[in-house]
Amino acid sequence: MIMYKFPEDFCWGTATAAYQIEGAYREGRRKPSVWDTFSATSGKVLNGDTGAVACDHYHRYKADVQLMAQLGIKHYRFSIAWTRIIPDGRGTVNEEGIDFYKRLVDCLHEYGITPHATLFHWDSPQALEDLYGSWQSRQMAYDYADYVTAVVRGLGDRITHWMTLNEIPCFTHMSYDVKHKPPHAPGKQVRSRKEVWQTSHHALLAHGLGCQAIRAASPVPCQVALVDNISVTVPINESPVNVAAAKNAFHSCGQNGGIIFPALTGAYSSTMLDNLKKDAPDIQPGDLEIIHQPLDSLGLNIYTGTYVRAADNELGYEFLNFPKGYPQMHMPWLNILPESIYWGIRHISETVGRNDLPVYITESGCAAQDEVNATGEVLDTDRIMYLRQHLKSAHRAVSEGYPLKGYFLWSLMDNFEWAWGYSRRFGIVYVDYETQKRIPKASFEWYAECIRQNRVV
Ligand code: PNW
Repeated sequence: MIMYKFPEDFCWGTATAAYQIEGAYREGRRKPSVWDTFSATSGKVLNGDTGAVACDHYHRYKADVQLMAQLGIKHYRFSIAWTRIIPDGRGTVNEEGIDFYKRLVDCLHEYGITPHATLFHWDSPQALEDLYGSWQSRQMAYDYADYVTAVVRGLGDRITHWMTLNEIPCFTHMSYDVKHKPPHAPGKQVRSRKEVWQTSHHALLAHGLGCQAIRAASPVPCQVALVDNISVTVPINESPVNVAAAKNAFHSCGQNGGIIFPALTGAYSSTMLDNLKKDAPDIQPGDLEIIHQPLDSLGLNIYTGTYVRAADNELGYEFLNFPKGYPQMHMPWLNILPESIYWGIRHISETVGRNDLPVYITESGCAAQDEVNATGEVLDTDRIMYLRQHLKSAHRAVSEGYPLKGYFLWSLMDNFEWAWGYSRRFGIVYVDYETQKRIPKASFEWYAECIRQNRVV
């Protein structure tokens, strides 16, 4: 394969999430999620920003879909807000909520864009946080499954690509263990590490029950996936010992052994359990069978990674710290390590996946310090360089036969970046939050050209 050509059926897309773009937080009978409450609490989100208006996508979705068409994507990943569909978290289904997503999805279809819907992207109903501490309770998994059934009953004739949960660690570990900086909503400190792991175990259970609910409610054959932000181990160089070290380190990096391992293999990694000891979550009989559902594909969100090398210690590997001054994009965690795309896909395939389980990069992108220049353009060359390196890394995975089927760039447009508010811009479309004007950045034109030519340009 010369000049980084992708297979003809490669899926090019972009991704967004409901709370980050929709706004209209009190419209259509929507009720608050934990992010509404959290961001309205002083000191929780930078500059006191909230998602109350965000990109006003709820009202401007048509113009936004037109931008997608202009970009040339055939696939769009977005999320559905639980609090629009079942405002109280459980109980009555709100048809107005279903109707909004019908309008959005019909508009996507009009432009030949396939919708990929994430059923949960961190916006837990505040009512359930108040009732039983949301993910602290097992009940959350069952209420989630009922919510999923309502969505698939309402939209299953229009949407066939479903993703259950986005990035379990980000709404469990980062939300109930505020030692993570900055914390995510609801921003609680539970009493022990065990209780933290209990929240992610409940989320895994929700994933499993959600898969079953989708398949039971869908009127047509559909595709079901989990989206995880695996922690990627990258060998410091590709000598066989370092490659083996990176592969061995994969299960004990970040939360991998306790999230993606049980979801794909039906068991927490034994090293993980050994490390956790008394902090391991309580697992009821049958839980792992529910969690271990057959999946049609796996979504990976990859932004960065960690270098690993072989070491003369008990483990045989060690994680390396980034040296002071290592290049980063506009986020303290966003160390530029493009090989992480390739290694993430390869480790999954070699450790927990099967080589026939299709993989999608469901998020890849970066924040940059974008500015509108005197002629009204945003020349984000740094983002283009970041994306180009990461797409080359994706191409390497494809060219070596790993089952990578598509790439969703995060994000279509600048949006509410959680605890960082609007101070961090990840879009390839600039959003002026005063006027809601959209300005496609230079990276938008570059990505459009990649899509047109089906290659990394
Ligand atoms: C993802 N980290 O979150 C989310 O899915 C998006 O909603 C978000 O806007 C995007 O990445 C950019 O941050 C992450 O600390 C949050 O490594 C935190 C981390 C990674 C991804």
